[in-house]
Amino acid sequence: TVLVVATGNPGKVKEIEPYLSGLNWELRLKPPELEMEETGTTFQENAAQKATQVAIATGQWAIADDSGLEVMALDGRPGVYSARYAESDQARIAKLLGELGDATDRRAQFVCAIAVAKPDGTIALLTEGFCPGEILTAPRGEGGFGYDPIFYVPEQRMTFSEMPLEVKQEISHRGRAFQAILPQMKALKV
Ligand code: ITT
Repeated sequence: TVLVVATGNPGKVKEIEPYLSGLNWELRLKPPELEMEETGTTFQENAAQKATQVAIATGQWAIADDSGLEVMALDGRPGVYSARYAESDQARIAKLLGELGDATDRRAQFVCAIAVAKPDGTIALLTEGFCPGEILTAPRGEGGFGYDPIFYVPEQRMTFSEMPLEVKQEISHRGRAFQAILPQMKALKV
């Protein structure tokens, strides 16, 4: 059965595909011209909106990821606005470091909501994963995407950018969301 990956973010595609490769789905990418609207106030609402829109537009099953970074000293911002916070990854990082300044409380968490929609657009599965960490004062590492260079995970003593992809895949917000949803995807009647 076809499963359309409802994202336009190449960084997400690279991380989502490995989780799904062991399952019996025929993965397809969302057509680039198919635009998705996100008007929700929560990650789960936005993930569900994107999965539903792409399922209806393609007539196929669809899976969407809505994710972002919540910084405690900024009352959870940028949160669901993480992508819209600035125009490029570099600008997003610079803006966040500027807003945080020399704050001593640098705690943050990444959040990832995953939604799976049936071809008629109804939501079949919805789950969320979290990864706690700290915002550094300067970027470190080359890998990953988005805010990865400034997101430090104390247990690993590395930023998301510094860790091998397999390690990020295991411990990240996205990894935890997929660990929860994969058994449910295997049990789906398609
Ligand atoms: P789609 O809606 O097309 O999937 P998007 O980038 O607009 O792509 P979101 O609205 O979910 O997706 O925004 C998520 C943003 O949060 C993303 O652009 C990154 O800046 C950030 N983000 C999410 N997961 C991340 C990760 O694992 N590492 C670094 N940054 C991440």
